[in-house]
Amino acid sequence: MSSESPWDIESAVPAGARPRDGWWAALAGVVATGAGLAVAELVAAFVDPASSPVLAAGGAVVDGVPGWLKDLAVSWFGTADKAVLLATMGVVALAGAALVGLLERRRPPWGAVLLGAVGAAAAVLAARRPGANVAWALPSLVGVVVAIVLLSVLLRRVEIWFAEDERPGAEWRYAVDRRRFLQWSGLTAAGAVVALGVSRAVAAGGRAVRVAREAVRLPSPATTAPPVPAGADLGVDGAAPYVTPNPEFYRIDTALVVPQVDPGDWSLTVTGLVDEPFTITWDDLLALPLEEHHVTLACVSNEVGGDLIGNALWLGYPVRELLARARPQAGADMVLSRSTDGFTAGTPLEVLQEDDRQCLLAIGMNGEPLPTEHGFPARLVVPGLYGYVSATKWVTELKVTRFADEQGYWTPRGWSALGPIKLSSRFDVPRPGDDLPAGAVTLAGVAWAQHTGISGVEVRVDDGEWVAAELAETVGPDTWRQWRLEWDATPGDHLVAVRATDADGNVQVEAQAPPAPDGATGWQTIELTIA
Ligand SMILES: Nc1nc2c(c(=O)[nH]1)N[C@H]1C(S)=C(S)[C@@H](COP(=O)(O)O)O[C@H]1N2
Ligand SMILES: [Mo]
Repeated sequence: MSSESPWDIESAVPAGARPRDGWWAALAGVVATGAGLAVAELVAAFVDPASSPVLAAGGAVVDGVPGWLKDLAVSWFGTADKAVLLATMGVVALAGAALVGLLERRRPPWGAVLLGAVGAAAAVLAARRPGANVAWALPSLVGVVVAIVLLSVLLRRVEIWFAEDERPGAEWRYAVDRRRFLQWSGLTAAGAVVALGVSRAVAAGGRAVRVAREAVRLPSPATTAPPVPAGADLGVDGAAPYVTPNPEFYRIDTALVVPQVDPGDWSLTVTGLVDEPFTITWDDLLALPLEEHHVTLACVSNEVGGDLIGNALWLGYPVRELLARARPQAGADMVLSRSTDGFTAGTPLEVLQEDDRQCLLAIGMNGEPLPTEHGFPARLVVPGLYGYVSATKWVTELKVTRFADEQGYWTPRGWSALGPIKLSSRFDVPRPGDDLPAGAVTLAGVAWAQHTGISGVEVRVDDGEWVAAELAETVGPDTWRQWRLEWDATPGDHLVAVRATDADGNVQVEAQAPPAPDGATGWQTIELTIA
């Protein structure tokens, strides 16, 4: 084979009326890329329909094109602009896939490298879509790996097919190898069609639950929450609002794909060490007198100063009442709540039974049905306990049991069986490392001691005295409280610390502890450079 130009391998192929291998390499690129995209769609159906590389890339184009081009597209194509966009993307993808195949045949590994780069870019785009999380990168990544593997398999068939062979019987081998290549390509294409079909079916299931969620009309509460006082929000720019909007609420769970639970199929069973086990349906639950409470949820994995915490208005039915109806037996001390996806949390029975603690089987969050990723149709909310021992989402069972007999999901994995939330406070503004001009600087943030309440927040600059911050109003002890302090900043580098005091007079612990096994401690200290 002459090595003058890698672009004309076929000049080395023995004479005869043979098709040029470049076309077949291009076809291999198209089939492999198409199959990779189909697999990506399948993964996306489980993660989130919007995480598909096609939609992510399309969305990024829509968000990214300059306004004049968007206007031009709309004026040219009207409401067909999206169809035109998708068609354009299809043509570009087809040409790109063919190029990938040709490139990989002529100059390996550059075809695979190009494919990998495009896949990685799609993964980044998907993970940066509004409302996305890192899992949204998964469809693109899985898809591109599958595409690269298939590309190498198919091109291997092309290579064998077009290998130089002068021995007797070469023509016959040639026909066999061609058939092999076509069989592999056909099989791959068929697999892609199956993957696409399954992804459509799965996505339809998710859509059904989305439609069911949109159809839910939350009953008005029998007991409404006290109104949020105007002074609960100090209105400092960049500080967390008193009530966290649902799209900004932190999300923590072990679910790789968000469980899709149709309220029509949902029920909750109270069982275990009880005299009267029972099951309620969604309609039963909606007919009960519901209550509203503001409660600040927090994750045990939150580092000092971290943002795995949020405050919402929850609508639900008191767990206390459900337990009273089931009548727990003597000796029981824990309720193991279980989710459809197998997650469990172990909560002290007596916490759930306390008269003045509003533990809810919640169905509403800030005035709307629970978002699916926050547990639709129902979850637990327990003031004062970290989420991993209390806040089971997609909950379908409450089993009354004993700590001696059973454990929640995280306990055998090294986290404490009991998880009361620790008194803590944090800075929201300024951000650590901010460069600021000398003079009046606003320091602000939140402090929390759920179910006990916050009575004070203090700030210390360098080795100075602790200075009391202004405290915002709150609806009660179960939520966080904003704080603010005006500081007359002097030039230089400063270390600024914050600490809170709870309503029982306990001061936030100074000693630093990591989140495991039962929650982080320490004072958040930020470094600021004042010019
Ligand atoms: N089904 C289920 N529920 C769960 C979890 C989980 O992994 N699975 N994680 C818990 C943890 S650790 C926390 S901190 C809270 C977080 O609730 P959020 O995602 O609504 O903020 O949910 C809790 N409920
Ligand atoms: Mo958590």
